[in-house]
Amino acid sequence: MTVHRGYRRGLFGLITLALALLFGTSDLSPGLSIGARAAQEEPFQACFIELAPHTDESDTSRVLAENCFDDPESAADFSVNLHARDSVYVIFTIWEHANFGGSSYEWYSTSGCSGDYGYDDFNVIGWNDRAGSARSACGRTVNLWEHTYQMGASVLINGYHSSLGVMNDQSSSWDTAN
Ligand SMILES: [Ca+2]
Repeated sequence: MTVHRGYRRGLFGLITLALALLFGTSDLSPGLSIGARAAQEEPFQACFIELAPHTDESDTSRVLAENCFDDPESAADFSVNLHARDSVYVIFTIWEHANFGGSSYEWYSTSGCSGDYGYDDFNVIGWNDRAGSARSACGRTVNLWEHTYQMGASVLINGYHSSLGVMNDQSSSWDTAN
């Protein structure tokens, strides 16, 4: 009897599998959907953006130069050359993951460390609710904001922050705080 039930379950399973394969209705493996989500992760990209200090009411600084790379080696080469230049002052950088991993987005100035800088809307650059670590430089403290246009909650970034706590995968804009 037990063997018979087992056989019937096995047959039923095979029919379910065949139907699922035929019609693409699969509730066979929760692992499949997890794999699909992982495959949707944004591809690697590292960007280096030169900003002008802003003078108007917008907290988005004018972009003077933009260099983006989709492979880590080219990004690293560019980064070394860029940061070796005396005129380059990094203001603020965000990374996709904790501990400065994954894609990154860096804003720098070539007019010294002073002036006000910021960026109003991470949606524009594909970084909304995405950053997992951040660094301010040039002696600046940066507000990292929950919402676009410097709204909602914020955390102060002063130097290297290998994780963002409550602001992990939440930040949507930034501006200099000092
Ligand atoms: Ca947000």
